[in-house]
Order: sequence, then C-alpha cells, then structure tokens
Amino acid sequence: MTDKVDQYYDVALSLVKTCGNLISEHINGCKSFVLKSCDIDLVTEIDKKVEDTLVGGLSKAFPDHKFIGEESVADGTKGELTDSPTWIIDPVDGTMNFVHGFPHSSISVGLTINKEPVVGIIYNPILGQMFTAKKGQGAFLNETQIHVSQVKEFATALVTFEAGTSRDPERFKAVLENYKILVSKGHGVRTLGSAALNMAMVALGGADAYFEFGIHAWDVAAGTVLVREAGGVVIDPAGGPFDILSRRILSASTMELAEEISKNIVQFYPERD
Ligand code: LIP
Repeated sequence: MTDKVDQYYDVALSLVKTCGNLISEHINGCKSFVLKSCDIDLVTEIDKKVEDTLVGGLSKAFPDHKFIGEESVADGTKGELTDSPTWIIDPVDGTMNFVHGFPHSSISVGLTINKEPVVGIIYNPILGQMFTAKKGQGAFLNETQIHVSQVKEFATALVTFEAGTSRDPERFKAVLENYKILVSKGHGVRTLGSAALNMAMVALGGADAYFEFGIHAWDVAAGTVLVREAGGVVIDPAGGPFDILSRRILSASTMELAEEISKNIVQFYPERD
C-alpha cells in the first residue's frame, strides 16, 4: 500500500507545483470573481483552472480514482465519499485572500483511501510554502520535518479561527461568541482566511489549535493528514471522532488542549455535506 500511496503522492505533487504558477502569476492586480452562496463566497477563473488541471492530471494517471472538488461540487457535480481512492481538492483555499492579493492562499489536495485521509499537500506558492504529509511518514515544510507545539493549556494557546464565508445568522452568532471566548481565555487569535493554511500552522507549531464550523471536506482533508503526521490531533469540536463530512473540525497540538477548547467553546451544527 505504501508504494501505491507514494506513487499517488508523486503525481499529485508534480501537478500541484505546476498549478502553483497559476496562482502566483495572478496574485497581483484586480481579479474578476463570481459569487457562490453569498456576497463573501467567491470563485475566480483561476480556482476553476487549477481544479480542472488537478482533476485532469490525476484522472489520466489513475482512471479508477474518484474526486470531490470544491468548484465541481459548486457546479452541481455530486461529491460522494466512497472507499475508493478519492482526491478531495480545494484549488484555491482562501479565494477571498487571492482576490484581494493577500498572500495567504493555498492549493489543498487530500487523498482518502477507505475514507481515511492518507495524503495531504498544502501549497502556498506566493510565499513558497509546500506542506506535505503521507500517513505514517511524517509531515514536512519544504522537505524539512515539522512538529506541532506541546501546548496543553487553553490559556497559553495561540488559536486560529475564521469568520467564514456564510452569512447564516445562527452560525455568525456562534462565531462572535467564540471569538470573545478565544480573546478572553487564550493567548491570542489569528485568522489566515484559509482553513488549510490554519491547519498547516498547527502542524508547523506556529499555532496551537484551529477550529471552525461550516468548512467542507476540501478545506480540511489535506490539513488533517498534515496535523496528525506532525503529532497533533483532529477531532470533532464537541470532543468525539472527526467526521470529514460534518462541516465541523477541531485540530490541536495535544489532546489535552483540544479537550479544554472543546469544553469552552459554543457549538454550532451546520447541515452535513
Ligand atoms: C475558505 C476556508 C476558510 C473558511 C471560508 C472558506 P475557500 O475556503 O478556507 O477557512 O472560513 O469560509 O470556506 O472558500 O476560500 O476555498
């Protein structure tokens, strides 16, 4: 199995590097975009070009593999998670950042086999940050191994958190409540605008936890492998096992920290994917 995963990873990594040029060549200058679910949920032609390139290259190399891509799902393709090798792709994670030229956007490519995340690639081509991980083989930033921090207490944790891209009033109420909790109980809050890069910061040990309600599988599939391979944990924000289709996630450097954050935050339950 490891040999096969290595082969899958090698093809995906080469395609991600190629697609990185599409993002870095267009990060500056005004970019046209289309609205999706609301006025802060955007998509650009670059999102679609990156996804088409990744899906085209991977399906040519591995015809029996399945795909769940953010923009193909947005265009109506049903994304079904089965036991088959399934590529879960966010072509530009942090599209709002990309549109504004804020240099924190990433290509996020995860692979599941038997519904288990086994490969994660998160690439910010603007800053030259290539985060990679394969199950059982460690986590890396630009080929240097990385590890989570050893922070165990909420009071000394730097937590990444997002306002999100939906205007749902109930979700937004939980966001504001949790922001107050984070500011009053933790060391600090950071918002990168990209779930994948937030998780990469946890894997790097630069942040100690990340949680969010409303994300999709493509935002977090790659980051889940990266955090776990860096020695961290990924669970449901209420404390149970992580469910990649639940649209809920809590990742942290240690289980102690994850459990303390879980006990302190306000929960929100989006409709599952
Ligand atoms: C974004 C996520 C971010 C979340 C936004 C949005 P996109 O992904 O990375 O964490 O808060 O709502 O989903 O839409 O830029 O690919």
